[in-house]
Amino acid sequence: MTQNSRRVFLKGLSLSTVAALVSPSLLFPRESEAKTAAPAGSGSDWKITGSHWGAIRARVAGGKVVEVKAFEFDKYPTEMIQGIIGLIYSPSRIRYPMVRLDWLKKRHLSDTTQRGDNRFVRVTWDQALDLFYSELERIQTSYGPWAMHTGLVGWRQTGQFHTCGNHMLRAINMHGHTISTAGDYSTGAGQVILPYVLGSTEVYSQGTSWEIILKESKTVIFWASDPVKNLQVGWNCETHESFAYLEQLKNKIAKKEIRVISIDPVRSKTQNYLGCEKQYVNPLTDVALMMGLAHTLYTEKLHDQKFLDSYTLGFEKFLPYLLGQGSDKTAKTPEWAEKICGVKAQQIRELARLMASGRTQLIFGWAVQRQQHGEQPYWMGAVLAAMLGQIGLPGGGISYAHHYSSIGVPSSGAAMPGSFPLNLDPGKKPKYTNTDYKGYSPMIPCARAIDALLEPGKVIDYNGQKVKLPPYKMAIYSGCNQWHRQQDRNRMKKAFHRLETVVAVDFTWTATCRFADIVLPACTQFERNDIDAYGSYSGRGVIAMQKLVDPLFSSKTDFEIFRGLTQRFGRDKEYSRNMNEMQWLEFLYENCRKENDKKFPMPPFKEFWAKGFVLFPAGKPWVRHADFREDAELNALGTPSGFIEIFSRKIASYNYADCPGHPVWMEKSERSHGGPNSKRFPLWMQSAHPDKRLHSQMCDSEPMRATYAIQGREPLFMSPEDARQRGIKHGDLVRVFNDRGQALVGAHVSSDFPKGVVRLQEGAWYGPTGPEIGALDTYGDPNTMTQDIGSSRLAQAISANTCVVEVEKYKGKAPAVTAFGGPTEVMPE
Ligand SMILES: Nc1nc2c(c(=O)[nH]1)N[C@H]1C(S)=C(S)[C@@H](COP(=O)(O)OP(=O)(O)OC[C@H]3O[C@@H](n4cnc5c(=O)[nH]c(N)nc54)[C@H](O)[C@@H]3O)O[C@H]1N2
Ligand SMILES: Nc1nc2c(c(=O)[nH]1)N[C@H]1C(S)=C(S)[C@@H](COP(=O)(O)OP(=O)(O)OC[C@H]3O[C@@H](n4cnc5c(=O)[nH]c(N)nc54)[C@H](O)[C@@H]3O)O[C@H]1N2
Ligand SMILES: [Mo]
Repeated sequence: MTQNSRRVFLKGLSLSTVAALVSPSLLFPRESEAKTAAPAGSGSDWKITGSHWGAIRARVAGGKVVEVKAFEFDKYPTEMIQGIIGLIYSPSRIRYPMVRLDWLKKRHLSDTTQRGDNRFVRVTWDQALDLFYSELERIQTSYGPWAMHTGLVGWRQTGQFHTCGNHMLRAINMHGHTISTAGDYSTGAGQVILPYVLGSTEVYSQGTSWEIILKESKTVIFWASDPVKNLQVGWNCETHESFAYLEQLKNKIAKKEIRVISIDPVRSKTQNYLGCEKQYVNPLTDVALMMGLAHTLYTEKLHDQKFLDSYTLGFEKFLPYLLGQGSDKTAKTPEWAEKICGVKAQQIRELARLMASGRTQLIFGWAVQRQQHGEQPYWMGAVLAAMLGQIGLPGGGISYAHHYSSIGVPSSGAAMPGSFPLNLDPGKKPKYTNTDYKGYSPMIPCARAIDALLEPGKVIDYNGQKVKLPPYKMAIYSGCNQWHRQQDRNRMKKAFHRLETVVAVDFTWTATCRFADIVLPACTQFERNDIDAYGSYSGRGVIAMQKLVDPLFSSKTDFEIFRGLTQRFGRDKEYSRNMNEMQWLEFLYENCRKENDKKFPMPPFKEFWAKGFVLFPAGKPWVRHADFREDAELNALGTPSGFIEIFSRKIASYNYADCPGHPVWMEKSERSHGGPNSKRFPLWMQSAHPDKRLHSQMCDSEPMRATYAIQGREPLFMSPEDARQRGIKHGDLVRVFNDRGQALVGAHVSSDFPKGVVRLQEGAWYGPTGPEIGALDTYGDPNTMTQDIGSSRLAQAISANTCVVEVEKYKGKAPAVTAFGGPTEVMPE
């Protein structure tokens, strides 16, 4: 997968796969209703815009955003929209371009151990862009493309034109070649393993429609999946349509018309909302549980041999392992599984019988593959589903993404607007055409970006290839927060000592900016005009993102920033195609309108802009893999054989001990509940996705943070029993630590958490007491403690959830939180 695969995929989906599926649905207000619904406010001071958190109407008074309401089509808005005003007016906003003190003095020869010491000097835009440009020149002329790294673009704010990663990439691509990345942080293991097994990434594929699941499934299993929490946000402007279906599911559970089981160590928000059943499992041991289930299905003859014969390959190669006839001579019986996963053998048997007794829809979340050997639960999940024989049937089979961006809401089939191009225009070449990478790989699996600095030139395995890690000298980050998403802060500090120059473009003083040398203030999405898809997968419409206020302080749009950069080497007109913001919006919109033609009529741009949105009829319900089931020859999967591969000859040929030719249970490098290192660090720390943030975004929104912080720190969720044992009360300050790092956090004691499990939500801002290695984190970033190892040699994905810690009541004088409010502005010496 490439840097922009997620976006490219979404565009592809809207254009082709679902083009023929159009029919009105009875469940939602349709365009006619939405049209007649009164706007949340009227008059020119109310504007409409879209965001990851949904579409909103915002009231502007006296040049300030003063009120935010959900767009009237959004029947299930997230409370996070109430954090938007705090995000715009956060005290952490970057006001001016700034340069790290020592870097300004000594440039690329600066003392890099000072990175993160918070001393920055204010400079003008011209100075900042001149410095940025001279570094691009220096790197290309004194090293070459192997020394320039553009960090993987992450959850940039929405909007197809201003999508900031494309601006950074197009400008840098015009200058010269660089080191890019492969994979992503979300589904790094899943998106690599599943093409071998099911022929596509699955994680970014449209799934069986909720309507069909509601109608046909007897049992729904949410496996490490928390849709009620995670569907609050979407990749494009979120519609929250899935919540209507979750509400129906809740009603069916109450009436005992469906059984829903959540397999999760934690009682999730979804469980609490649905009132569904809970199946506890020891953290990181799902594969052992699945083996126990598979063993039961096979030995009790509950498996579908006909399906295995007709649609899969290699079951006979997996069977000896399952039955204990393989080299480990261990049958994967429920009794064997119980010792590892903590689920009673009898319960495993009953669960297997239940799954086989009727239509069962397995729904996996992603956290379970953000762990060491994260490929295995997904592969073994597919094997379980294949044994049940319901793949491709309505309400049966397997899904890997019903918690993401309203997957399961049918796609309208309409084309969505394209984006600002990240590549050069046809026939154009960069200023520096040098492609001599000196034997280094031009691509790093994204999660191995720190290894590349600490182990220069190391050759690693990655998905059947050898990758020689390039020791890049300069890194550029835009639309991502590297110092939130990447694991192991102290290791990162050491690695960053080796970087000559770091540029960060953001609108807020994240830790990534603090550990950078040149910091450029972008504006937020609320300070620019744009258009976006309404519904990432459902394609329910196109939304206008009307600028609410002008860019704050001296911030600029990413478009203006990178146009300014390209101007320095005479390519700005080519960069912008000589068009301004509104011309681009009209261009992107009109292209989309042309593509949709009469099938999905759209008004001309000006009319659309004044109204603020266009809605399309909902798509037709759909069953994933139904075509394959209908005709496995004609609709062969994208696997090497065209069938579901229970054994993969290709993977086996790589000879990876940590990812052999069929799914296996493997012990983890560390694990709670009796696993390795659990004596010293008995608590499993999961870094689940935050309920009231989008990763690190909005952590700096003060009114929002006030709703969950404890004594100004990130909450650490823990069980009443673990708290009691350690003399900790709800609301206490506690220190969470392991050999990799330590953070000061607030104890949130909750019976949703079992003994041995704590949660520190990812995206909590990193605020160390100083730049030195080992410094205490004053706010509660989980990646202060997580380990930076690849999932396996196959995917090399992050393993953040393989992490154990200890917690103690904090007795000393608590240092102030340093994470927010930006750095210290100093005068140049
Ligand atoms: N421990 C642990 N770590 C994890 C995870 C986990 O589960 N546990 N999850 C991983 C996952 S799944 C993900 S997706 C990553 C998320 O990692 P990121 O995508 O890096 O996370 P965000 O916090 O969304 O960072 C986006 C940054 O872009 C900035 N930004 C937004 N819009 C714009 C714009 O228009 N212009 C510019 N210039 N900047 C902009 C924001 O201010 C923010 O700082 O984290 C990963 N890290
Ligand atoms: N509110 C909100 N929603 C989001 C995001 C956000 O930041 N905030 N981020 C979005 C993004 S980028 C992504 S990648 C997705 C993330 O989607 P996921 O990765 O699926 O989400 P998580 O919340 O990390 O974890 C989901 C559930 O997995 C459980 N779990 C963790 N480890 C295990 C395990 O070993 N076994 C079992 N059985 N269960 C386990 C957790 O307890 C949790 O209930 O969410 C998206 N949605
Ligand atoms: Mo993600």
